Amino acid sequence: MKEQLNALREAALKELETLQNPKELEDFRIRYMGKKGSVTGLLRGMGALPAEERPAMGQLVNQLRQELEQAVSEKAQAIQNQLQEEKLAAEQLDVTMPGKTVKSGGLHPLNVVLNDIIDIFQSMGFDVVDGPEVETDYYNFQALNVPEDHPARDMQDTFYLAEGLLLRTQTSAAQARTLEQRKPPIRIICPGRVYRADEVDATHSPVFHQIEGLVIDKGVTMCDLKGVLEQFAQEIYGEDTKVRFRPSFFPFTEPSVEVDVTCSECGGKGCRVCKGAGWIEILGAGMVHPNVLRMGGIDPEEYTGFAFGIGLDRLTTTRYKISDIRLLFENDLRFLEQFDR
Ligand code: 2NM
Repeated sequence: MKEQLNALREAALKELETLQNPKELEDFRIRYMGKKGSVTGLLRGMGALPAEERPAMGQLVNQLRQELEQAVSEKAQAIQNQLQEEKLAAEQLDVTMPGKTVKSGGLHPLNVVLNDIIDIFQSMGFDVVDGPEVETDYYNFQALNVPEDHPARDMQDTFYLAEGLLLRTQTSAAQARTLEQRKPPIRIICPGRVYRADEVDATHSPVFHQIEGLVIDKGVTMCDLKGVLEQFAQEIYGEDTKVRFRPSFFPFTEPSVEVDVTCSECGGKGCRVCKGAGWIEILGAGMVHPNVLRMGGIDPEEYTGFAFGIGLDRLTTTRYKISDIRLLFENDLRFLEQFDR
C-alpha cells in the first residue's frame, strides 16, 4: 500500500506540472481529493489492512493529502500570475504608434473675424449685447430718429412682416433697447445679422452682418470716437494705419461721418485695391443724435455719446481675398474648410 501511495504521489505531482488553467486544476483536485478521488480511495482501502497498521498508514495518507493540497494551491497561484501577465502584455500601450487624426469642425470665416473684433472692443471695456432679428418698427426706426418718410422705410428696402414687425435693418435696434435698460456710462457693441431687400450680386446679399458700437457718458466727444476707431483700425490693419473722417449723414447721429483708413495693401501710396486713392472706407459713425438719447430716457444736456456701424461681411471678404460675398452664405464645405484654424 505504501508503494501504491508513493506511485500516486509521483503521478499526481507530475500531472500537476502540466496543468494550464483554473478549470484543469479544479478537475485535478476533484479527481484526487474529491469524494470519489484517488486519495480518498486510499483511505477507504485501509479497511483491508491489519488493525495495527492502520494508524501509521492513515497518517501517511493524510500527509499526502496535505502535500497535494499545498501543491494545488501553489499551482493555482502560479496559474493566476501567468494569466495576469498575459493580460498585461496584451494591454500594453505602444506610444510610438501613429495617431488617428480626429476631424473637428472649424469656425466660419465671419466668426473668425467677429471674434477678433469682439476681442478688440472688449479690451477697451465694451460689453457684447444682442437683440431680436424680428424687430418692431419702433426700435428699428422711430427710436433711432428715422423719420416716417425716410427711404429706408420703403417696402423696397425693408422686409416687413406682420403689422408693426420687420426684419431688423441694423443692429442699432438692439442699442435702442439697451438705452432704455441701462444707465450711463454705456459701452456696448451689438454684432448680428441684419436684413435689407437688396438685389443679390457679388457684393450684395439680403442678409448680412453688422457690428454696431455705442458709448454714452458725461463729456464724450468726437475725439473719443476717433481714438476708439483708430485703436480698432490699427489692431485690424496694422499699427501704422491712419484714420480720417469725412462728413456724412445718418438720421441717428449728428454730426455724422464716414471713416476711411489708409490702404493696408499699399500703405496709402495708391494701388489697385484702393483704386489709387490710398484710403479705404470702412465704416460710418457719428455723435448720437439728442433725439435718440431722449427717446432712450437719457438727458442730452447731461450726457453725450458716439456710435458706429461696421460691416462684417466686407471686412471678411477683403481680409481673405474672397471674391464673392455669396460664398459666405452657401455653406459649401470645400470653401469653409479653408478657414479652419
Ligand atoms: C452707423 C453709422 C452711424 C449707430 C447709431 C446708433 C445709435 F443706436 F446710437 F443710434 N447705433 N449705431 C450708427 C451711427 C451706425 O452705421 C453705419
